[in-house]
Amino acid sequence: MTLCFATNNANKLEEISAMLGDQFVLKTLQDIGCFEEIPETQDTIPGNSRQKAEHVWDHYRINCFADDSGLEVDALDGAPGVHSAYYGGHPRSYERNLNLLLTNLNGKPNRRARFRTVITLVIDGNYHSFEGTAEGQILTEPRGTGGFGYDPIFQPDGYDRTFAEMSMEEKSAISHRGKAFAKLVSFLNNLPQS
Ligand code: ITT
Repeated sequence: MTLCFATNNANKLEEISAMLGDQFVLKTLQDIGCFEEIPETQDTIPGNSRQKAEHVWDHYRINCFADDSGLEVDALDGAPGVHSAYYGGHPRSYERNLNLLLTNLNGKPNRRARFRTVITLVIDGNYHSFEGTAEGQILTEPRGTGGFGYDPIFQPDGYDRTFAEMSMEEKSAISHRGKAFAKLVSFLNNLPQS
């Protein structure tokens, strides 16, 4: 089955590509000739996930999926959440995002947070949604050089390492994106053969 992954985030693409089985051929937005900016104007993660997938289906009529993700920090009432990509302002900077989050959490004892991913899959015009979360806590200083985004300050429950101190395979086995994508794969594997 051929699927387009509607993302401009090279890190997401790398993680999902590494999880793909042989039964899928993954196309990028560039592969299908989609070079315009895909609107992301909704105020929820599920809303943005659907909007990105809908754009590709409506304009290119190819089976596809989109991933919208965010980091929800309890002591900040769920921020940065849907605004995770541009938390530190425009243009986007992972370093600025992460530093602003640490500053805003300064002195706050509650460090509980979770990553959330919602993947929207469009197959022949039918929409399906898959969610994954990873619970953990925000450290006071970055640790590790792997991963991307907020990974150096997020330590998942049950581990003494951040996502940035794990291999991509280790991260994907327990991550928000890994869990959501596993649900998508299981759904596709259980579709009746046409
Ligand atoms: P696309 O919309 O093109 O897929 P994006 O980077 O804009 O890419 P999002 O809107 O989902 O994607 O932004 C989520 C932001 O949250 C992302 O830019 C990172 O800063 C952060 N993020 C998402 N997944 C993450 C992960 O697995 N580890 C660390 N940070 C992550």
